[in-house]
Amino acid sequence: MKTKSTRRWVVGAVAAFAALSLAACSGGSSGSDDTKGSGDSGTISVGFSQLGAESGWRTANTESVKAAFTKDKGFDLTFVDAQQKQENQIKAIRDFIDQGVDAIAFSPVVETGWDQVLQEAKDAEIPVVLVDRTVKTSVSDPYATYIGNDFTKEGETAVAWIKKNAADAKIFELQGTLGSSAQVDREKPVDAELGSQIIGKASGNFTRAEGKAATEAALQAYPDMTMIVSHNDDMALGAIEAIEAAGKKPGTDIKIVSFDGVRDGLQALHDKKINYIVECNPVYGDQIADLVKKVVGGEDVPTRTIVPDEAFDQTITQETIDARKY
Ligand code: GZL
Repeated sequence: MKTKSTRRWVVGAVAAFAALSLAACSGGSSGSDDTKGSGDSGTISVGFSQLGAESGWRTANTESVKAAFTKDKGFDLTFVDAQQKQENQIKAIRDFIDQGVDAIAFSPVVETGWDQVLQEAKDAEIPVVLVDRTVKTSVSDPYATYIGNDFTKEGETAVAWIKKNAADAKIFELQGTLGSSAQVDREKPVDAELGSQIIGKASGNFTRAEGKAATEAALQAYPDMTMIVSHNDDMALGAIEAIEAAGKKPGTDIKIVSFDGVRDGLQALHDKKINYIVECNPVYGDQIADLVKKVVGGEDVPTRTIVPDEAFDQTITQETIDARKY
């Protein structure tokens, strides 16, 4: 099996040969770059499997990725949206392997079920950069590096605010996609610290529509709830619709604590319909691109890069909201 240094040497030799050939042709048409890989131009080909377009957070993350992996920045990006289906992500990753890309990046929709395809990428000697969500796998050294947010810390930040500002809350928990690291890790501190106050849970799959539907059912099942902890702003906005349709005041009759900090969520916070939002900053495409360049170039990279987050309460100003990138 080729070692990584052999692969790089081969790629380098091919690139040199291609450059010499092109120079010899002098003036011939460049043709389409149908070789996927570090071609003579030094372009880095990257396959990116994005898990979906389910939320404002995901849209901002995708925009940040596409703005970072452009041709003039040295990349040949193949970007595939999996519509929140793991099988679509696995197929995309296999296609990237068949293309012979230089690197694969993906945001795993759920934590498990990746062993086989991660092993296939490893066998193909294509480095994987894990983005946003994490995986649980038996594959050794399954990826080159991870970049994303600290979901457990986000959960702890939410718990601290609840303990201080709504210590006797009867909590309904609106969960994100079940089995995703964002749902699992945000939920851990809430269960650990406020478990006795949780009267019910249901998943809204990180989408506004499913968050609304789950809240409509919860309002029937748990009429005494006084708080909703929503794993993202999109579901919280759906919950607001359901609460208002039930003739109650979101932010007052039923307090809402949410995650992400997208503009629509922060606007609802400013309008006193949400009480507290823990940010989960999605804008780090440039950092992902920098990590990919270093990994493909054989440079050392940190095992894990955590994107810093802050939190917002109802003192947020309209100027702050208007000035934000997403
Ligand atoms: C968090 C990200 C989550 C967001 C949701 O990093 O994985 O997925 O909180 C998104 O808005 O759907």
